[in-house]
Amino acid sequence: MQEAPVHLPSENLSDAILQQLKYGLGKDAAHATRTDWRLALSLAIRDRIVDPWFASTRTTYAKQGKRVYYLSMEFLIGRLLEDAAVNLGLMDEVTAFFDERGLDAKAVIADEPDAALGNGGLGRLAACFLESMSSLGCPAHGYGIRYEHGLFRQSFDDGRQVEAPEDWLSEPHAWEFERAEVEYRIGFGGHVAEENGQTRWYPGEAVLARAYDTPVIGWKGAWANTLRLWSARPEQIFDLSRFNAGDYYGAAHQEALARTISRVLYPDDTTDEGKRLRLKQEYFFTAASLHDILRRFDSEYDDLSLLPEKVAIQLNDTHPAIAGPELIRILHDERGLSFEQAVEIARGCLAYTNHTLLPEALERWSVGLMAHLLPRHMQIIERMDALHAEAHPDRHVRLIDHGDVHMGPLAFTTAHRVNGVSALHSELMKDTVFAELNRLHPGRIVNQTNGVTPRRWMLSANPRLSALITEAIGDGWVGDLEQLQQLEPLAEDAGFVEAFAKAKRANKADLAAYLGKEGTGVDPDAMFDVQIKRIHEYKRQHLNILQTIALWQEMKDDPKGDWVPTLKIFGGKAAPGYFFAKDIIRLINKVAEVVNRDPDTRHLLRVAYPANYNVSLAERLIPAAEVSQQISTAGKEASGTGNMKFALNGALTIGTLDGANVEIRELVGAENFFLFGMTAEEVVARRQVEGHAWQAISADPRLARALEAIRHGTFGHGFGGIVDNVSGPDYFLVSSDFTDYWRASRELDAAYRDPKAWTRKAILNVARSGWFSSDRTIRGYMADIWDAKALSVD
Ligand code: 26V
Repeated sequence: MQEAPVHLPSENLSDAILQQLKYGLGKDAAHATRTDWRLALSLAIRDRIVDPWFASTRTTYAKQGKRVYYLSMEFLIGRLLEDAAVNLGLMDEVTAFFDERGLDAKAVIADEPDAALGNGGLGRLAACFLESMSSLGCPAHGYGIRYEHGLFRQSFDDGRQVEAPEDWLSEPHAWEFERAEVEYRIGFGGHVAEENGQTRWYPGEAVLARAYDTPVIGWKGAWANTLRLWSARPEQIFDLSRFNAGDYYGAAHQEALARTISRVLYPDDTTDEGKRLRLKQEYFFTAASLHDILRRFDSEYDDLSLLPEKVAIQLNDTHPAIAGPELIRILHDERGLSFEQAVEIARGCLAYTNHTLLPEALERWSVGLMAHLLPRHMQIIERMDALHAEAHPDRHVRLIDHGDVHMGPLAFTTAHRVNGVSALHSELMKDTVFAELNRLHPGRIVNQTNGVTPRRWMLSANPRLSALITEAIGDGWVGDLEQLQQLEPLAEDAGFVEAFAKAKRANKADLAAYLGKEGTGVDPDAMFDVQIKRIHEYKRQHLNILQTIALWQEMKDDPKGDWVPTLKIFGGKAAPGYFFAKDIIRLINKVAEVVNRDPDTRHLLRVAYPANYNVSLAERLIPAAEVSQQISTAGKEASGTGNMKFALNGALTIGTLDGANVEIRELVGAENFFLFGMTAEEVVARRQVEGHAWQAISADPRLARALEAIRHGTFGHGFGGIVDNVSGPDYFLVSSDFTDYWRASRELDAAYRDPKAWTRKAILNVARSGWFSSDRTIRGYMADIWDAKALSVD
């Protein structure tokens, strides 16, 4: 047999890793650190992505398919190595390679920094969508910002949240390719001039946006898309004359200012400077992305009217909503189309996803700031506003109101489709924030219920359950999650029920060991009850901790009672300036201190709050969870995606009729879901009841006693704000929902006492959660919003 010619990368993964270690990193195996191994492995796997990546690009050009551009200020991608290895089917080889060398493959994989380029649900959804678009062969690019520092690292000091900067780029980043040649000039400020009937914007300052590409490989490696992130650089590296004059600070000033734009994820926007910087970030990445989209379009077509046929641009919330005015500006001012044509073409390309109805999260920019930073865009917005008012004189929808530009209405009017992220949320959009616009543009609002990628959230996060499922129904479910339905009959199969329970128990033991290392000793046989998400009043972690206090008090009254030993797990970060949320964190930590050392109850109840919740921690917690806490005030959680991950991994939900909980309950069956609380309508009515919180507290001695304990300092001091809030205004109706929450919690305990029946319910949750795959969601966007077709490499 002829010997294979020497070439890189090697066909054999082991050889490829060793080659990368030697030639890529200049390290000898005898002296390689864990990070060296991780980088060598990453580079070897990255090499395998390049060919399908190129092939996907070639196919898209050849077939002239419609391209999808997903513009998002956040991509909460987490670690990428395992995702890539799993999608390429290389995990067994990877494990074998490290086993042979006496190294722990899991530890090597966990060495990768968790890329936290997002705050929470919105950013994680964008990451799941990227993976699904690749798995489906939808030709797409993700566009965002290459933040030097992602979401802050959280630690606790005497129970208080402490924030430290995150530094994911301090080590070499194996997955990206810097594209020095792809660089655009992005202007700010300056003035607008009329020249020969044309309007021109002359920015007063500019920065450069440089592209960094990360390939995103889909399931089975059949297709790969690109995540293109922009990094800000100065036009002029530094001021040499100032430097030579000894003014070193002054010489570096421009550079520092330019780089600030991509320095950190969502800087504090409570100060005017912070606001300005955030708007700069938004325009920076949106404008760079549009330049890039048009450059690609121009390379293939020469008729701008084809744009809506060939280009779909999805705005992930309003953060990139300046795309509307920017695209209109380019088409009208620079490409010479009429204003009306420009608006029509822009609208044909653009679509907008709304992710929250909370008034404080709806973006507004003062006209003064907008006019100062983006003077031409402000004129265009004024013209759009006037046109809209003219077309609908009897209506009162304004893009500019009380001196502010309202980005939601702006995004709405410049988009051909606007979507909510769960059935309930999309209906509430029509009834509340966008009621007027919905009347003017019926049919523009559509729903696309969120989903999660099963590759990350089942196959790689939960290998035990994945193996069991594959053994039972084959591996088709990974690419077609609704095949999980085939598990339904197995809920009655004693052998399967036992194996399922065993897998969950093993996941719990793993988590117990991890939490033990983190400082909280826990019993792996306790019921694992988990609430993980950003800390926010509407998500009501304080309702959960109040119920935990009440439970502890009752356990203490009767330690010999028939209690279900329970481990309450919390995880999540609070925005640095959100003081109420920070008080909730401290209260949870203080309750944990008291409860965990109470000799009367410590065998019955523990509270764990591992710090620095992120994607990687979620991957540990969700597979081990038995109870999923989804307890937001109805009408406030747009969808939730954690709720889907838990159900898919066999946790039973205790939750309100909010966001996608409604659809989860419908699908998994009301008998396999613990419902409590007021509906969105009841919530609105309840707020009108004078003294609603006080009434609720008077009617429920458990709640009164728990609040009393907090007030009396059982958990330390400084919690008056929380107690006063839930007994006074209680906008989020913690007190009014408490009694029903207690009831549902005890029903849940009762169900847990019958392990077989519980496991059957858990299996049915898994079997009926297939619809929550982000593959289904992306198919929905492709059909209803983008009109895009999946392609495949021949
Ligand atoms: C807004 C702001 C405004 C002030 C600066 C910081 C900041 C950060 C984020 C946001 C918007 C948050 C919107 C969001 O994440 N919504 C979540 O989207 C998920 C995906 O659709 C959904 O599952 C969650 O229910 C929803 O809360």
